[in-house]
Amino acid sequence: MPHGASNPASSGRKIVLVIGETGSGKSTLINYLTNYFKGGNIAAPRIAIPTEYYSKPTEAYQYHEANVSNQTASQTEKCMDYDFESGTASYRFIDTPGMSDSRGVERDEKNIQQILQAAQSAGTLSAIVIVINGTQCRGTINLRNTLTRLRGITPNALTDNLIVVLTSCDSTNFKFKLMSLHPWTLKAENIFAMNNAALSQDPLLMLEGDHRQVMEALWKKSMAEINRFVLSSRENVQVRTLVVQWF
Ligand SMILES: Nc1nc2c(ncn2[C@@H]2O[C@H](COP(=O)(O)OP(=O)(O)OP(=O)(O)O)[C@@H](O)[C@H]2O)c(=O)[nH]1
Ligand SMILES: [Mg+2]
Repeated sequence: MPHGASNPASSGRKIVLVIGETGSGKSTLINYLTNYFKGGNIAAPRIAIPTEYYSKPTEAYQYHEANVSNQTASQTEKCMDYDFESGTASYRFIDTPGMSDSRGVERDEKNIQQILQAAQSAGTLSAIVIVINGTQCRGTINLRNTLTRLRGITPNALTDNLIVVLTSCDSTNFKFKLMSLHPWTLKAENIFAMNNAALSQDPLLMLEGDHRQVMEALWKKSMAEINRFVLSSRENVQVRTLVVQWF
């Protein structure tokens, strides 16, 4: 669904803004969430956003990806909403274009404006999730710049509930220094680590016995971490409005 297509504020739906560097794994996380909510598995994964090896989505969500066969370039081009239901609870995850866009600084500025607008037109947010490749050490200037600008429209209740999803790692081996996110406060229970590698590999590789076992174990760990992440979500809080400057 294009961002802001319905009014979730009145429906009690928890809204989560997903941000991060290009290639950090935001859209992949949305695909993993799709599998979590819709009961997909590694042999028959549910795909909301097409990927290099899963170019045909199984779901009816809209998406705005560039050429998925070229993973050297930035992918997501627009903020898009992904809605899920679970029992009586409902969630909206907003996928966003990544920072440090491969198309350059001007595109980056446009992306940041889009993210700020998405946060404001959501009206209320349950959480801001920063997706970070856990194998990198520190946040880039672009990530810090976006966080500083998001802070201007973010109530304290939300800055206190910043969530970090570290990808390509597990809780024992990530390299990212959480201090790089200063001055945002980060609580230990708000750090999630997962290796969402299954959708980045040729499904034919999954047929190999040992490899398949490793990938299945990673998939299971990701789903357990996503379960903890979904259950930890809080009530929405109001986002401040700010005059967005267009450049
Ligand atoms: N091994 C591994 N690969 C991952 C993981 N998460 C994402 N990838 C791969 O990294 C590449 C980029 O992932 P995306 O989900 O498209 O990244 P993104 O943050 O949405 O990127 P933009 O849309 O450009 O901002 C893809 O080839 C993914 O399959 C992970 O946890 N482990
Ligand atoms: Mg993306």
